[in-house]
Amino acid sequence: MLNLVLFGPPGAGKGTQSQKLIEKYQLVHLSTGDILRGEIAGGTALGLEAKKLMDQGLLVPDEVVIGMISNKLDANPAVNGFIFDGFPRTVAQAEALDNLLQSKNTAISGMIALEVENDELKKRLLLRGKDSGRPDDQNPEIIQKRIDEYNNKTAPVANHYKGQQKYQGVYGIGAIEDIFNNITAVIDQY
Ligand code: B4P
Repeated sequence: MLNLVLFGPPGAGKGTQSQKLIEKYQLVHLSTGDILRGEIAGGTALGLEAKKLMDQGLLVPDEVVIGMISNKLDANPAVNGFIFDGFPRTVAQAEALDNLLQSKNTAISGMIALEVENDELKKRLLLRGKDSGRPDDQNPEIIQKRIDEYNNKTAPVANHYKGQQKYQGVYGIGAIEDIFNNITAVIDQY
């Protein structure tokens, strides 16, 4: 199985590159952001709670997202592997993911971290906010809050995978196709 963590700050290109990677490697795409937005669209109790936090640029509690990922893993037993997009976003989520995969006799193959400077992130997210309808993409202060959450809570997740020799950085500015080729060059060495 090929199990990838696609990592990086908000707007780094995780969702964009995931779409291309699932096609090439026939993987199941698990995006906690997409799953949460699905809960919001469905008007579920979980979605209502998540929306309050997401609209402020804050992370949703660990137990909520870990539970969602656990359900999705159970629902997709026999596949080539998974792309985890936007998960894990805290060290507690990373530890939970290791345990969930171990219970299924598998593990993370590698983490690919997209490296993009703050100014570019803000530019991309505000541009997407013009037509995405995502409330968290429309306000520069909320975008800054998401970057702060990333720096405080998510960036340390990289060390978790560095400690397992599973971390690889890829520069995330440039043509989408060029970045994709650099990512696949890493994956093809696994
Ligand atoms: P996500 O949905 O994961 O949002 P994101 O990080 O902003 O998206 P992504 O990084 O995938 O965007 P992409 O680069 O593809 O999370 C949203 C919120 O959900 C979080 O703030 C949090 O509240 C909550 N949440 C989600 N997961 C959670 C978890 N595990 N724990 C707790 N809370 C959680 O796209 C950005 C833009 O850049 C696009 O418009 C794209 O077209 C553009 N772009 C991409 N590549 C480009 C390139 N090379 N050049 C130019 N533009 C590019």
